[in-house]
Amino acid sequence: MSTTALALVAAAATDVGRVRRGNEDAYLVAPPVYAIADGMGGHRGGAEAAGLAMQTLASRAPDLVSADGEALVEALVDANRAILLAADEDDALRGMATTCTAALVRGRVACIAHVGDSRAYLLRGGRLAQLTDDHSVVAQLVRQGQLSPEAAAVHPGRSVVYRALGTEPDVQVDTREVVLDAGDRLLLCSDGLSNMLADGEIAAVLREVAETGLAVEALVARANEAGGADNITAVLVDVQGETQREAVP
Ligand SMILES: [Mn+2]
Repeated sequence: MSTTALALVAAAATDVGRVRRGNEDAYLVAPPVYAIADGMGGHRGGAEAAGLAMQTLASRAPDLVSADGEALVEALVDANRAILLAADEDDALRGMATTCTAALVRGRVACIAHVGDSRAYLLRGGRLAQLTDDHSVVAQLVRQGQLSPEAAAVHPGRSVVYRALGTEPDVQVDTREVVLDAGDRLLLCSDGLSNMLADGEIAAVLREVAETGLAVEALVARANEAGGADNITAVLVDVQGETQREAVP
């Protein structure tokens, strides 16, 4: 008897962009966990919140090897608690918060856990699908049919989120599962990428640049060419096919 597992190759890139002075994005590549965070809250708060979220997930990564999506949600809930505690102990960090979009890939299944307006996308067969709903006021108005996607894309308040880690003791985490196929590309990114590039432009880069590391670099470069109005971060997980291995009897 043999089992099959998908071979994964991951790469990440982050850049301050062309406008901001500091980078408050953070990312994690710690198989089986991949994540990104976009911190907010002046001074050093934003970077601290994003970093705390990624550190919390990193510390859970070894346990998540044999866990399910519920354990990933628990890790985000722990990160929320850690951010609130740190903000409570240091006036300079008060009000800090962060988005967090995380993927736990076990076997063929990717569990996505998500809070905020960072995004997970899946490129399959050359077509890009957004896997997460933005927890932004503007995106909610689009979902309710009160604002067009075109108006939302240029709305001055589009980065205002109604859900984040670090704002409330109880945090509601969105989850979803995707069964992966060979050739899939799973992208996690901050709004500094998705606000600068339309989905079609992101898809074009992912179709054109095959190598994982070059693809994330190309995405960041394109977002900078488009203005780089915010910090830009991308984590790309490529599903490169199946590896055969004998099961241990
Ligand atoms: Mn951002």
